[in-house]
Amino acid sequence: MLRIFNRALLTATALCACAFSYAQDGLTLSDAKVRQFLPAASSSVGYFTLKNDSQRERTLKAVELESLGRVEIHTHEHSDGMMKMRQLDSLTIGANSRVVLQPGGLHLMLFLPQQALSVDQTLKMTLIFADGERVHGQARVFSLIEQKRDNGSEHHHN
Ligand SMILES: [Cu+2]
Repeated sequence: MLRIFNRALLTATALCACAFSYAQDGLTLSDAKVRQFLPAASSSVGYFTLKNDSQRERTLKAVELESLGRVEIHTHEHSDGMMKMRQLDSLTIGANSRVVLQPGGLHLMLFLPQQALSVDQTLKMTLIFADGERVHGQARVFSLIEQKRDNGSEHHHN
């Protein structure tokens, strides 16, 4: 039943290729993107925004991405005056709140690409929650040049 619903939702979303946004059971996945691997690099990064419009806290346990052998959830933290990355076992999204994975903060770390990724290619993405719930979406492949341009015009809001 839920599977049929998911498929219908994906089909409906696919009709509007411009909107990379997927809503399901109060959870909305948007802006999912994966950076192209640099030549000879063994890892790359991915980002997305996840909004939780439900009344319950959700715990993201894992992320799966098509064509990528391993995906880890990472955070950046200050340690002895240096920024360090640390892998997280899970990521909690409070009721009526959202998490944003973005450069310099929370991010996905991607390993073991099973094929070369080309810019604007879309990869199936699955978010797996602690209660077994799954949210499906698609991530767009972007280039490092695009990321630099985005960072250059980045504004910080507190
Ligand atoms: Cu990392």
